Amino acid sequence: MHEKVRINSADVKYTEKHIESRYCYHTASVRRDGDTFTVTPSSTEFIFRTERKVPRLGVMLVGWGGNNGTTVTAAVLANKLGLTWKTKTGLKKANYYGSLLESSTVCLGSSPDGEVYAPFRDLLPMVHPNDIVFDGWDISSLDLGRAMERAQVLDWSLQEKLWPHMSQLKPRPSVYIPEFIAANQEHRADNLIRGSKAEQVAQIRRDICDFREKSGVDKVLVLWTANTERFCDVIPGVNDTAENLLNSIQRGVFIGGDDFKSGQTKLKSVLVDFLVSTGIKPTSIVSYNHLGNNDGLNLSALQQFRSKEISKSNVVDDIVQSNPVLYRPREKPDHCVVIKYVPYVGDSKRAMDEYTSEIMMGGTNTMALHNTCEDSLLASPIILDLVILTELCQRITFCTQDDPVFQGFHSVLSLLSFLCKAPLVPQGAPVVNAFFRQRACIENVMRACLGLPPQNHMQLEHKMT
Ligand code: NAI
Ligand code: DG6
Repeated sequence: MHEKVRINSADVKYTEKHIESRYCYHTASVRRDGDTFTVTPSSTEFIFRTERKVPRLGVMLVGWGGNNGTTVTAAVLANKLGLTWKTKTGLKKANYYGSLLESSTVCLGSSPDGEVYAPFRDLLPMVHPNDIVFDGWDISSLDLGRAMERAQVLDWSLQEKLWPHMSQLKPRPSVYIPEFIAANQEHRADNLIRGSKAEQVAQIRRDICDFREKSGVDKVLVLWTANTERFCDVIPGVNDTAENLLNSIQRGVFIGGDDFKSGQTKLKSVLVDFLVSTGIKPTSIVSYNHLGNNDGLNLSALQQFRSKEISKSNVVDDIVQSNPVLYRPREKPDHCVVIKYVPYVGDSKRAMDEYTSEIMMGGTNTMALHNTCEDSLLASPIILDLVILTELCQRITFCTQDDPVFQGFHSVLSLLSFLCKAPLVPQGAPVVNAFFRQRACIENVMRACLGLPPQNHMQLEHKMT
């Protein structure tokens, strides 16, 4: 095994199986007395272990025949095959732009020539997207070649090159419960698993085993990229734990999924973070979208729109709550989310945002943004980051001096918050939507696995005379 980033430190050792690091986690507890804060720093010694062997990863997508499912599969194939294709603006080459892990970098430190940046993916041993084997389910029976054509996302000359490969891939039949997605999706539903809920779950399990066996992958991850469903609460005792969910399925209850933070919401988590952290007070945020893909059609139904509205709206809450200088308890900016279905624009989503803020001495600052972008080309790299990061997290264990038994991350993997519009966190844990805090969390956890301190950007060495 050959890691591209190797740590030269007594705190880090490379065994045959693991990278093992000793790491000192610094935090602080605070006592508040009126307007006085007493802060007590503390530290905990951790040992992190990261398995070095990267498994062969299989990913099963729910909604494989949709815009995201076909686009991510096609993008991985095109990268694997090193495809280039001609468009009216010139020759294009397959890439993974938009993937945090594949296309962004982290600063490792400095050399005589200045700061040294490495690709995020090289920090720890992780799956390369080109090596992922895809499979999945869809209620629509179209093979992936025809589904890619239906999606109208990729350039036609690229689709032609991919066609021989994509048309061999066929989604497995899936579970369709009409009241969860919009009625306008019914005409797609021609590829279904019949029977009771328990029988349907048994078939899904057989599918996973079948895929694993036939593809020879070591590990299978399942990711939801099917239509937005109507909102479904997490109800204690019903769908809050795997055991309760399985019991509930015997009784006939279902559970909802996640949402990718790809465009407008991602920018919101940057912009509001920027405004509030510079001491400016956003008072009104109005976000319009129109789009013409099947996602837009599904969202034109009220219950499905409501789900999306919820996942898009909570994204500023933690940022607002973090600044009691600007906001009174429970005070929030007005926040309005509008989505309209306009078939002509297809997957090329338009997002228009107006942010109004109070500035100094009664002044007002209004910013208006317009963004046009192929939606699924933003979502697909996020799908890759989600599965690669999740897989990596399964290979990381840690212990402390007080609790020397190695454990893995909590099954509610809040590290994925960066990639989700509505992050899930373990009960009682703070939800973080602020973009830079989320990104720093992933980077610093990976640095901890390498015994490196959190990125602090202090650059004290350049601040001395
Ligand atoms: P899409 O409508 O093109 O694809 C969804 C696919 O799921 C369809 O092929 C549909 O037949 C299938 N499906 C529906 N119910 C199913 C079930 N029970 N089992 C299996 N398959 C099922 O939508 P798209 O654009 O691919 O988006 C997928 C999801 O990701 C949606 O929830 C969307 O809101 C979300 N999202 C999409 C983004 C994008 O850029 N396209 C960005 C962020 C989130
Ligand atoms: C319109 O809002 C359709 C949605 O599916 C979004 O395009 C998608 O959720 C991405 O949302 P955002 O806010 O991250 O751009």
